[in-house]
Amino acid sequence: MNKQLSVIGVPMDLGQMRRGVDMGPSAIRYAGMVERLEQLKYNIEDLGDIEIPRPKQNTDEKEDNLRNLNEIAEGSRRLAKAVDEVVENKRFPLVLGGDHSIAMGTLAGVAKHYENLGVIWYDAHGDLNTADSSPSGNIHGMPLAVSLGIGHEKLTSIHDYEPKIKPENIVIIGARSLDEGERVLIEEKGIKVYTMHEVDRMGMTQVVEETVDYLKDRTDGVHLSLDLDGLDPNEAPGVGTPVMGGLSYRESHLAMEMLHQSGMITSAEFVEVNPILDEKNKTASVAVGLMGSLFGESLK
Ligand code: EXY
Ligand code: MN
Ligand code: MN
Ligand code: MN
Repeated sequence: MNKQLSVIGVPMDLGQMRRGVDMGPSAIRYAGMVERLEQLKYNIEDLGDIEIPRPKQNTDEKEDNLRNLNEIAEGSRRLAKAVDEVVENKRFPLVLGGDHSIAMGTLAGVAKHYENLGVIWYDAHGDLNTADSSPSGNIHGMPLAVSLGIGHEKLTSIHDYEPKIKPENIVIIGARSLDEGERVLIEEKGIKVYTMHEVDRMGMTQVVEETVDYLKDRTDGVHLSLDLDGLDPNEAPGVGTPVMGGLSYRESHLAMEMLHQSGMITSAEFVEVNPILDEKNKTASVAVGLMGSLFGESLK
């Protein structure tokens, strides 16, 4: 694994309705991220936070079922630029959210550097909605579709190229809340999904083994996009869209260790930590614990 890490915070809360997720990057840093990774002998450069535009009142975007479209597009462009530079400098981008809409910017910055970027989407949700299929108009439910080139042109064109990724290079793990339009897209595009049903039946060991096997020959880099709501809300309560019946901390810890052993992860983001909804920074601590495993903690 690349031992040179660059951390980028993204205080974005415009992709959904619950304020507070913009404080996610601070909460994760406060939970001891840098110290934890320094112990593992990583060289860490914290680039601070991307500036996110404040929304104007009474924009007409809501009519398009895309809340805060322009501000999110602008924030994503800034993030893409910063991430692009990190990869250009041969460092590993570690991005802290913020709501999951930031993945559009992260992927835009990373995918430019790969022919076939793989994506592991660890999430209760598919984040495959478009303005037409979205029940909420919240853009944090759309970033995976946007990265496939499906959605509003202001979003799909971020960083001036599209699509960022290919459907056959995606693996979703932990899904248990998929909207009808997302199911159709998954079927149509042949996206690989391990729902909670499959995790329960197969166990996390087999899920990750299959994921690694599936991605290793077809990709030249793999981005991990970890939404804390993939975990069960009992263990990760500080998220805006909790869904019962999620992945346990232990399953997630194991998944991170196995991904570390695979050596295939080339960039990562941890999103949706909302300290206002949290219990004593528990969810941020879970995020930092998972980072420890992803970056090799138990293998010292
Ligand atoms: N599928 C629902 C929607 O599009 O509104 C909920 C999306 C939640 C997205 C979270 C962050 O992963
Ligand atoms: Mn998500
Ligand atoms: Mn989610
Ligand atoms: Mn372990």
